[in-house]
Amino acid sequence: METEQKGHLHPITHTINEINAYFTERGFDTVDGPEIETEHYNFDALNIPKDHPARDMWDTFWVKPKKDGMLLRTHTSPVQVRYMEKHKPPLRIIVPGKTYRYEATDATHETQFYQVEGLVVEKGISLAHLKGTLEDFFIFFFGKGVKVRFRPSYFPFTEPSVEIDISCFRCGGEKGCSICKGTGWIEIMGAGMVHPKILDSVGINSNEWSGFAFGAGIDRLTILKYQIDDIRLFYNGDARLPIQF
Ligand code: 2U9
Repeated sequence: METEQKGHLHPITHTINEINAYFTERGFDTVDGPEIETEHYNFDALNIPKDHPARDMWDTFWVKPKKDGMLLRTHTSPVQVRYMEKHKPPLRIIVPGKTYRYEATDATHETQFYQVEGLVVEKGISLAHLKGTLEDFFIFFFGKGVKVRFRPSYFPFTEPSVEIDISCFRCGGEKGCSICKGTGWIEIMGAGMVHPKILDSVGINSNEWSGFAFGAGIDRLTILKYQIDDIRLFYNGDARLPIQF
């Protein structure tokens, strides 16, 4: 007689559930929005002007005809813009969801993947609050003793902008191992203070309010946590993946 197989959650779903549980407990709302977006919400409203070289940072799938300016969102950031247009600060939201990039597929890149972005707008909020929030989250997600460091970076929608590394949760950042490629550190996400132009353009006075924002690849978080070696395993429909989780 055939043995009955129980259903299992996909590892990406586990990660989204953990992120939602963590941030919900800390007063964040989980917000969703359209995957087919306008050029306005995906780029212009995020301080990425037409013909600016910064647009090349995101390889875009355009919906035909291109002149209509519809696209598959390249990040979940348009959701935060739409939310700020409708809600007055203070705000705390996280936005997990599907995103799309027109690029070649390999072990670490897919044309469709998942992101989570976070946004906090309050009076007096700073990079120090961002660092504390994320440090605590990484300890929850990867385990005790994880340290966080910031490196200067650039995104059009944040100023200042940072790349965030965590100390390697396997080797402790001491010796270096295959996960941290011998460096002791793992690149984990980007973040920064919301550009004041963006706050002002959705009607939030940037002299009164400030905001921090962060963005991470959910696939990458999941790959690191469970030591999965190819992103394509998430999307090929092979049921031998989820039964392990
Ligand atoms: C608004 C203002 C600011 C979201 C941010 C990043 C930095 C970032 C990448 C991480 C890996 C995307 O999946 S990835 O390639 N994201 O580095 N995202 S700050 O900042 C925002 C979003 C919305 C209104």
